[in-house]
Order: sequence, then structure tokens, then C-alpha cells
Amino acid sequence: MSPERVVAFGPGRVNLIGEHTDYNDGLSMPFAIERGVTVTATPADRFVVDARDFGERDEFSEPERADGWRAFARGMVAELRAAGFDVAPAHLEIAGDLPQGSGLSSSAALESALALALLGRVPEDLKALAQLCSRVENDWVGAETGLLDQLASLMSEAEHVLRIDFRSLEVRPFPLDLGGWTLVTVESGATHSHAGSGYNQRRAECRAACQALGIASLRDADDLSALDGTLLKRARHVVSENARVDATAAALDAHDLEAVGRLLDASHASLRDDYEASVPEVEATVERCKAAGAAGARMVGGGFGGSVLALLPPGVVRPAGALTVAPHGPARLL
Ligand code: GAF
Repeated sequence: MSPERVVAFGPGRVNLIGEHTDYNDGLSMPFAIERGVTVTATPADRFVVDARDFGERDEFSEPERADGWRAFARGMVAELRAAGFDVAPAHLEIAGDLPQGSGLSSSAALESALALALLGRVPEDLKALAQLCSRVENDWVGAETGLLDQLASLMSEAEHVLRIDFRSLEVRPFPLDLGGWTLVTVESGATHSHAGSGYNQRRAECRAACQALGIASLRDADDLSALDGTLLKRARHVVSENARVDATAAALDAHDLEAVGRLLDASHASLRDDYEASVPEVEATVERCKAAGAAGARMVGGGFGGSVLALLPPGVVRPAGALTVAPHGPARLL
């Protein structure tokens, strides 16, 4: 770290479409939003981490295991060092305007801000950094999440969604031209944590479906007839969601936002019925958005709570509590 004070910002993300596809070698279309997490680092004798938003502190010299929010900074120091980076002790102050557990990826926002603050620079290989952030979440925090949120937080571009192919790891910016339409998120009021939700169980079910089909990943699945029950439903969601990402790209190309709305609705129905990742608060929020005139509305992120993303045609009044979201730039030093 440079001897001076470093301030780093990591944005949260919204995923336009392509949910629970990242750990299945599939397709997604996320973008970074304006809100996120800021980490201020100043040199110190040992690591002191202040979580300003909830008034808690962690202190350590060498990173050992810890629960909850403490696992992030400890894991980040350990993983950066394991990757060969020189990370000096620092006082880290964390603050943000992204509600925790809202499904807008406060975790990846924190990870990318911590990484840049501890490094004091933006490294060249952002995909490798995304993978490192993901290891922090998998191995230290205990959530078996994929790479979606970290790639979105670290590689987004203003006015673009990222079209990500998780098999090739190709990340391609794709213009998001909504004309007079707007995207909003509405918190359902049910907060979630990946480590404590059904998320890890869904991953295990996808692995079991692959085993039953004799394939390496659900990206390779075409014939699902060997499956039934729960595994059939999980695999059907992943296969149909990948197709919806392609269809959304085509609809955006054709400036057909009504079609994008229908695809958001179909994504939600699949997440609710096949992936069984919804909860009553999310259902009520989707209904509220649709009743307000949204062309499409769906749960965003891992589910089991969190926020709903809605696409509003021109002239539709934003539902109460809605936050307008648009693609912003990636994690950066301020
Ligand atoms: C969460 C995870 F962190 C992502 O990796 C992704 O799986 C997403 O849920 C669902 O698409 O945000």
C-alpha cells in the first residue's frame, strides 16, 4: 500500500437478467450501479477495521478466521498475500449507501473496495482480481457464490450492461439504451445472506443434476429427460434462463423494451416456480410493481429476499420506495 491515505469505491450491481447461471457456466447481463461501499485505508501498525455503518470494530495482526462481516477484510488480506501481493497493515474504514442483504451485492462491493484500498491501485488483471474476491466469499465468508457480482463490480462500464459468458469468461460491454424507459429496484423488506439462505443448497442441486445427466456443467444440458422432481426444475431454470439472456440481447438490439419486460417476468416465474428462490415479501413486491404499470419485474440476485428489479415504460409513476438504477463505471480509487 502507498504510504498515504487511499480511498477506494466498489459499486453494487443489478443483474438485468441471467440469474443463478454464473456457477453453471452460463450467461448473465449485470451492470454496476451508482451506490456502493467506500473503504478508506491509512497505514497502521496492525489491521484495524471499522464498520462505520454498524459501529463495530475488528483488529488483527495476522488474518485468522472470523464470522460475519469480519471475514471479508481478514479473507481479503490473506488472499491478496497468497496471490503474491504485498499488503501492509492498515486502518480500514468501511462505509456505504448500499443496504445490506438487499440483493444489490453489498458483498462484492465491499470486496472490490477492500481489494483496491489494500493494494492502493487498480491491478491490470481484473478477472483474476474478481476470482480472488470470489475466493474470499467462498472460503472465508462461507457463501458458494459465483463470479457474477465481482465481475460486475470490477469491470462495468457506464451506459452498458456486461454480457458475461461464464464458460469462456468473456466479458463484453453491451449498450443499454432504454429510451425514455427506466429501471428501478424496490426492496422487498426481506433481507437475505447467501451463507445462510438456500443458495448453497441450490448449487449442490445443480451439481447433482449434472451428475445425473453425466455432464460437466448445466451449460451442456440439452436433453433433461433423465431428470425428474427437484433436479429437473433446477436444471430447467438454468437452461431457460440462459436462453432468456440471449433473447434479451436480441430484444435490446431491436429496441423492443416490451419484449425485455416479458423476459423479466418469465425470469421471475422461473426463479419462483422452478428454482424456488422466492419468498412472500418478494412476491408482494413484484405484484406491487406490476400493478404500478411495470412492463416486467423480477427478483434480482440470489433471491430468498432482497430487491425486485422493474422496467417502467415512460410516464409510469415509480412505485413507493423505488430506486432508479442505471449502469455506472467500475470499482475505482477516489
Ligand atoms: C448472488 C451470487 F453472489 C452470484 O454469484 C449469483 O449466483 C447470483 O446470486 C444469482 O444469479 O448474487
